[in-house]
This record gives sequence, C-alpha cells and structure tokens, in this order.
Amino acid sequence: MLGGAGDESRFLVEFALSPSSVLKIQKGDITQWFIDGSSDAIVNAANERMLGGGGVDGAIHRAAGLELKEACYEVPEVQPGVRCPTGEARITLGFKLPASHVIHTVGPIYDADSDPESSLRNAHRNSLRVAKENNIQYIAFPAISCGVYRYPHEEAATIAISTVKEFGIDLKEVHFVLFSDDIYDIWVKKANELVGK
Ligand code: AR6
Repeated sequence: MLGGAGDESRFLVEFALSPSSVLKIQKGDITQWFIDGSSDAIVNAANERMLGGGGVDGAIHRAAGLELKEACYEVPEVQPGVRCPTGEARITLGFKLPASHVIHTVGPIYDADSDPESSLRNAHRNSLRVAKENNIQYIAFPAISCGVYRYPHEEAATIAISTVKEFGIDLKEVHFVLFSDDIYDIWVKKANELVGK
C-alpha cells in the first residue's frame, strides 16, 4: 500500500473478496487515506443537502478546502434542498485531499427511515456503482450512519460488509477506515463471519 490512514499494522486486517479484489479494514482518519491520488476515492457520509455538516462530513470538507463545497453546490438539486437523496451517491473531485475523489452518499437516519436496511445497503451499493462508472479502483468507506444517524453498529456492519462482498469485486481494493476502536472491532468480527480469512 502506498498511502494509508495510519501505520499501526495491528489495526489493519485483509480479506480476499475475489482473486483480484481485497477488502481491508483499518482504524484511522479517512481524510488522510489515499492509494495513488488518481484512481482512489473516499466515501463521505453526507446529508441530502450535500453542503457539509458535522462528523466525518465536516472533517472531509475541512480537509478538502472550500473548493469541495463549491463543487457540491454545482451538483443539481433533484428537489429543493436535496442534491443526493438517501441511498444515492454523487461524485466530486477531492481537491486538497490526498485521495483524488469524494463519493458523497447519504445513509438513513435510523429512527426516521421506513426501511433503514435497504437505505444503508443502497448507500453502499450506489457508492460502489458510481466508483466503477468513474474508473475508481480503490475506495474507502467510513461507518455510514453510525454517528449522528444512530444506526446500530452490528447491523450496520453486517449490511456494509455483505454489500461490499457482493458488489465490490470489480474494484481492486475496498477499505473501511474506522475512527473508533469499538466500531473497528465490530467490523473485523463481522468480516470474519461474512468473508472469512
Ligand atoms: N475518519 C473516519 N471516520 C470518522 C471520521 C474520520 N475523520 N470522523 C468521524 N468518523 P457521522 P452519519 C466516524 O456522524 O451517522 C453529518 O453531520 C464517526 O465516528 O459522521 O452518517 C452529515 O452532514 C462515525 O463512526 O455520519 C450528516 O448530517 C462515522 O464516521 C450526518 O452527520 C459516521 O458518523 C450523517 O450522519
């Protein structure tokens, strides 16, 4: 790996998704993550307005600089105040980020969504689809909806990893870059169950 989100190898595990595709789970700050700066993308856990916010969204916008917000303004609204409906994904450049692109997706607000499982699955699946359409080979996800959107972490891990297992195999590497020890541990446990070593 050329880039990375930290050098603590005890916080990095790998699983084969196919002979040509790898799943990597690591602890770290996704704003630092990159592989080659040209065919890599980080996924942002955005909201439907797509103009920034708190959590990982705020961190990504701070690290990318104001050009990212300007690029988000350019994304057409599909209804007033909505650039990216829940479960969909949009792509921009990464500007000052080390990764070349940002794929903005919107996970479900767990208590407000009528079918949070489908929405979370769609957020992952559509992010992978947009990545493939834009020749992205390396992608890094945070734990979408696991912060202020309050998705239960074990269920979110199951959905995130099973969707990547099914739809991530056309990419060279799919990473999860996770901020906290407890979410990292849950993701590793679920990946062992669902993908195996
Ligand atoms: N790198 C990796 N993960 C991070 C980072 C980081 N730098 N910072 C936070 N996380 P959240 P959501 C983790 O709340 O639940 C925003 O205001 C964090 O610990 O960022 O999808 C948006 O604008 C947690 O595990 O996203 C939306 O309004 C995970 O990222 C709303 O929050 C996701 O937490 C989206 O809520």
